[in-house]
Amino acid sequence: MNLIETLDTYQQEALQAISQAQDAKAVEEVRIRFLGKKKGRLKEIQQELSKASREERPELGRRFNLAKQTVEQALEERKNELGKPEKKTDGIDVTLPGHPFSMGKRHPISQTLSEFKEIAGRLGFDIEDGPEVEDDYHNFVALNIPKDHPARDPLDNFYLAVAQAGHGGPWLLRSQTSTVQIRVMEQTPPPVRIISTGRVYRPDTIDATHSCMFHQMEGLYVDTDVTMSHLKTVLKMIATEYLGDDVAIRFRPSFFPFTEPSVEVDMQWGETWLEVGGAGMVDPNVLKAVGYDPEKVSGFAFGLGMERLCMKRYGIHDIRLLYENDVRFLSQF
Ligand code: FA5
Repeated sequence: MNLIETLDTYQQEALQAISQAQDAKAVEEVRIRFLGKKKGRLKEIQQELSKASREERPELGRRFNLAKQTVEQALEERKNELGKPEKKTDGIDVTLPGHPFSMGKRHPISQTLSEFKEIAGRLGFDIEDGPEVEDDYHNFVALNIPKDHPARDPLDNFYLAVAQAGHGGPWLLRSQTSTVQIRVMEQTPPPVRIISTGRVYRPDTIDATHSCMFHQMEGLYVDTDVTMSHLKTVLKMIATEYLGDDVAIRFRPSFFPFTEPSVEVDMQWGETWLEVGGAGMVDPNVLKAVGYDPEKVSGFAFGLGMERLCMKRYGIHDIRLLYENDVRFLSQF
């Protein structure tokens, strides 16, 4: 093998070894093997070169330098390549499409409350709010529910184990929105025409139509000469607006301490009748408790169960579905 062939072989082998080196240490070993000043392969070739004839020397020298530079450059490039920090992707392929975000929706009960407020607003009712934690006075006394009345039974109410309320008696989670009637009339002289929607709490046995937290819409209209026929007309209009023209209203005689006479309100929609609330003419004792004169003003009040109406409209067969927070169910509304 002449020297030119030896240089070619040297270069080929060096470049191959460089490309196979996997870390800085391996690159250094290749450098020593091929370019090392004492025992490197190039040193051996250099010694051979000195034996060449004068005529051969310039060309051999040029080829020698070229091979040396090529190997040095390849070493440098490999060293830089291996020295670069690895791309940090934490195993995530950033080119893959991301997870789509699904659009949130309002809960069907929130939608129902908004719709009822809107309907009542169009009928001229103002919207009021009341506290969910109530005192004995607003939940019972002012609503004509005396001390020994069974409606106060601890088994039927969520009493709170905290200090006595302002009017005396314990605090509790309100069991009905009728408390707002009292709070509004205490603050406002007649006439009043309000509705109030919100949560109420009862330790009822949970089943397909009962929950221990549910929503009611309270309505109150006090003015001169308000009658039961106003009540029925307003309820019929509200029902028609929410459920459509195919709805009828039925009153069944009932009893509430704060209304006289009192009725249960049923709505017929399609084939079946559904009990949706209670209503009646505001009892004179309630009007007196808030400082109104029952000789001068009269009024009606109603309390509708929002869940039952929402279920009726959407064909929901079990109230528990509304509070399981299953998005597959909730996203249908
Ligand atoms: C009342 O709560 C009275 N405050 C209504 C009222 C207001 C009468 C103003 C007179 C004047 P009642 O307990 O019947 O009444 O409840 C009214 C409606 O709430 C029921 O018709 C029903 O639709 C709903 N409801 C009652 N209990 C539950 C429950 N555990 N889960 C879901 N809805 C319920």
